[in-house]
Amino acid sequence: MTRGAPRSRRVSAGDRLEGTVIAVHGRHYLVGPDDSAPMLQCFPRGKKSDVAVGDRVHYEQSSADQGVIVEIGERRNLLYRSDQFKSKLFAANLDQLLIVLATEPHFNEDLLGRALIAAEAHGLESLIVLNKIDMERALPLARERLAPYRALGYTVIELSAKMAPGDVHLQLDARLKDRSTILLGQSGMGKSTLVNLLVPDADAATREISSALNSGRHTTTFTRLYELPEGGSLIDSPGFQEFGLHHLSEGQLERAFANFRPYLRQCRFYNCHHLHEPGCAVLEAVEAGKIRRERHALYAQLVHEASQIVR
Ligand SMILES: Nc1nc2c(ncn2[C@@H]2O[C@H](COP(=O)(O)OP(=O)(O)O)[C@@H](O)[C@H]2O)c(=O)[nH]1
Ligand SMILES: [Mg+2]
Ligand SMILES: [Zn+2]
Repeated sequence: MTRGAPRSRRVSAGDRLEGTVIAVHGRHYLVGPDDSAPMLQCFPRGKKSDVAVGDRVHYEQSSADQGVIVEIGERRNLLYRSDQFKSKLFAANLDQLLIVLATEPHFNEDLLGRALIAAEAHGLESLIVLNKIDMERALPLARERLAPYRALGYTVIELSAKMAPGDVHLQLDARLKDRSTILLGQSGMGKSTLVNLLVPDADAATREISSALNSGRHTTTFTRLYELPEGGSLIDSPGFQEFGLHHLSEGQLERAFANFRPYLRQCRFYNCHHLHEPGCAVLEAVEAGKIRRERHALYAQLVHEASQIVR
């Protein structure tokens, strides 16, 4: 649903209003009020800007076209990535992660692995979409690369957003309804094509958001939330190259690798790191072919990153 053109509304300065953060661009936040009043550009109080799209906020109107966020409501979860020095917020209050991959260009499996671990660690469900299945020559390899993820229990939905748009609705509408879903994917995978199918007025909404944020041309450089016609919301984020998870502790990491769980209690040492320890049940499962080597390598890499964080 696009929010209507600005309508007049009587708000006295200092009134406390409630809404949801619809878009973020730098320190500019666009807040959609709970009633059907127009969106308002807001700034966080103070210097720190740790507000995310999807956050419930209390805010006050400070002038005709600006507001101040005075409080962030309690979050169910917050998805973010981090490197050694800083973190970058994706969104808050999510139900699921929809990872968009394509047969072509070749998708980056490291990013896929990291996105799935981030979702597990933050308590979100994951759905994997393989788009562009009309590119028949590239399809068998893409399927082969995704087979291990299906074997881990992840749902892989095959689509052709361009050639079979009707299937997109058949396969996704019910899974998105009344839930908050964030789309993640490298550029070129078909995210915008999917958003435009799922959110019929996405272009208009995007224009409205970018003009309200005064970000004009930068239409895809900010994270934004769309309301779905049947209920629920879809959050689109700019493409990214790195998905650092330096903030996850070793304990969070070992539990986020779902297929490690049956082995975690069976290691010889209770504080086993599952890296080189003798009698490690996880390493034995790798040797026995029950856990893929690539999966364990990702675990080892993430543990290494977690140890690098500058706190
Ligand atoms: N062959 C094919 N091309 C697609 C499909 N979906 C999207 N594309 C094309 O892939 C390119 C990238 O799509 P876009 O939605 O902009 O990807 P984004 O960068 O992830 O937002 C565009 O040229 C689309 O027309 C599909 O299902 N099949
Ligand atoms: Mg795009
Ligand atoms: Zn172990």
